[in-house]
Amino acid sequence: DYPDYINVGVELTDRLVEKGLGDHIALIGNGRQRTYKELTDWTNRIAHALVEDYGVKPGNRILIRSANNPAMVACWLAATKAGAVVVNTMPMLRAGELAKIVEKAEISLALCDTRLMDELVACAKESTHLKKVIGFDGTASHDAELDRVALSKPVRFEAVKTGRDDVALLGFTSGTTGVPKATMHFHRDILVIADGYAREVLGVTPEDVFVGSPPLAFTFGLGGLAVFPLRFGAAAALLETASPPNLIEIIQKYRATVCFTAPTAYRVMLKAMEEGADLSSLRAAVSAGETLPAPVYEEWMAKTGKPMLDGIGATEMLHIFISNRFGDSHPACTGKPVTGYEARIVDESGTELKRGEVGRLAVRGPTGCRYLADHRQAGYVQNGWNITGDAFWQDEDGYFHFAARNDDMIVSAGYNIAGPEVEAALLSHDDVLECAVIGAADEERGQIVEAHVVLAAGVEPDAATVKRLQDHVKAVIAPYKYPRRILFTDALPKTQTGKIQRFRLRETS
Ligand code: 3SK
Repeated sequence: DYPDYINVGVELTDRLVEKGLGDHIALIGNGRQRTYKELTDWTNRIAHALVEDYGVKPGNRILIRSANNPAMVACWLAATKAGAVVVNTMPMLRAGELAKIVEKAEISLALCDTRLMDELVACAKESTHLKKVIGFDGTASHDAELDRVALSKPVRFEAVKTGRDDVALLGFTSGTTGVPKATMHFHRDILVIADGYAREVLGVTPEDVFVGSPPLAFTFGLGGLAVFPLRFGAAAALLETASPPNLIEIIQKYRATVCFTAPTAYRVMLKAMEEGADLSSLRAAVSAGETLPAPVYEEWMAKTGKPMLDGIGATEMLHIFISNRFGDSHPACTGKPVTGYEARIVDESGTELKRGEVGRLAVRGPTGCRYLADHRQAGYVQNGWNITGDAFWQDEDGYFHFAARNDDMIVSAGYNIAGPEVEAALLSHDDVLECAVIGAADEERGQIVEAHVVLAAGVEPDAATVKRLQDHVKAVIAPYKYPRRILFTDALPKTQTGKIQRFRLRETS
């Protein structure tokens, strides 16, 4: 039960000060540590600036572009206090990708780390919506415009009285087609994921220190690295370099207790442990975003004596809705629904299947899919159930097990990559006549992006062409999406109607 009016920006800052945690460390990063009192004052100052200097009104949508750092969190919370609807975006996105988000969400104002301005300014030049990009600099030099303006503002701010079911956040997901969808989440939803998963599964306390690698722009990261610690007065170390092997150093330096990352990073940590890395401070290792291979789970258990907590979430559902628990966790098993959620396995018509049968995973609960103006809503929510697109089965004891993913989505080292988007990037190069992109199994990254390419006449199928095409993809879309393997072929397998048969490429890869 939540009150009728909640502002999640207040709930994650001022409320902790009221509870006596004002002197407790909230965020570490940008070269310093900030207490809950400092974070509260900081967000209030920025909120004043947004309302008084930039004319932000309740319901306005604001895009934030930054790497994971405290300044990004402060901007998010400040914009939320001002009643805005926030769209957090990944630092790697290029102008073209940002443009799709800006146009879809009709964004007129953006807050951007000054180190990342170029692509957003390029996007603004072409946009009919985006009018103003304000720079902020989390390094506390106060040279950036937003920092300078905010510094002169009072530390008290009367937050907008938002309803619990007012939209607070738009989480973008590219889906399988590469055409981005925006998922709307209420102020209440953001508290629900903390009061459900983080309280029930993780048992977060103010003594916890959170670290991890997922971007805050991905709701997995926003929950795991901002909402969960801040809801319970814990600390989060938000370091831009928080991917392996740096993640290990960060865990050791801050004696981190909770880690959010993907199996690829845990593999690196397991190797580092053999070379003496001390990860004994960790009490919870959360794995999601890609399937956790049983050997990684088992080796972690053997080396730490603690289970790795595998779970499944979705941007549509905001966060994890099925998870293993301490004391009830198993290899090659995703666990049971988080309190408040129900899950079942259904066939194409929505009929529930028997235990042991593989089908579509359907879920319902306190959060759910609400796409912004998107015809795909009717496909995702059917008869009140969210149909996730993942194939699962449920065993006799009620545990859920992963079977397969929606075919066109590639999951590489925790990143969801839409094959068609990579294809479009490759096809924009003159050397490419045709191509098909699939996910190929990879020991290190779970899957890698593999492109099958038919070259234009006269182009040499050599290493220089591979490099040229990879560089091109990195320049057109976020670099993490580039095809790590490119195979040249004379023709792609096709149906009689001319549709590329990607499944045949998957069979042989
Ligand atoms: O795996 C995902 O796609 C996900 C998305 C949002 C929140 C949490 C997770 C694991």
